[in-house]
Amino acid sequence: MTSVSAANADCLFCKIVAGQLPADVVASTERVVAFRDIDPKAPVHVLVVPKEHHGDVAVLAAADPGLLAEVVALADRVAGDLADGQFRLIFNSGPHAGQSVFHVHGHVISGARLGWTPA
Ligand code: D5M
Repeated sequence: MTSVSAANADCLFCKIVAGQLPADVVASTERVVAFRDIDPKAPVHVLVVPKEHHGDVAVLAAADPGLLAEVVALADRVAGDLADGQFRLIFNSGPHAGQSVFHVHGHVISGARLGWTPA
């Protein structure tokens, strides 16, 4: 697990949440925002991000399980709005798992019949 803080001045996704960097926002709630991934791996590839900074999904689950549930609910809504409602939700956790932005985000992958080749 990585660290927790309310906001992180060096965090790319905190800057998107604050409106300091542009993003293609597709949905939002009071505490969660969803925007298209800049390097999509599927017809629908959206990142669902709590506005509060938490380093990874385990940190978020420990700190605020209700907020994690809100992330999952917005992922479901995005998949229903942009595709057929079926989706894969991926949380890369740690560099060896492919995490490159250390502000928790769920990858909503949808819009196609998906293969299964995670490694
Ligand atoms: O996922 C981090 C993801 O964030 C990766 O798929 C690219 C995406 N990304 C990086 N910068 C941006 C901006 N500016 N907008 C939208 N998407 C972005 P990880 O699981 O940490 O590797």
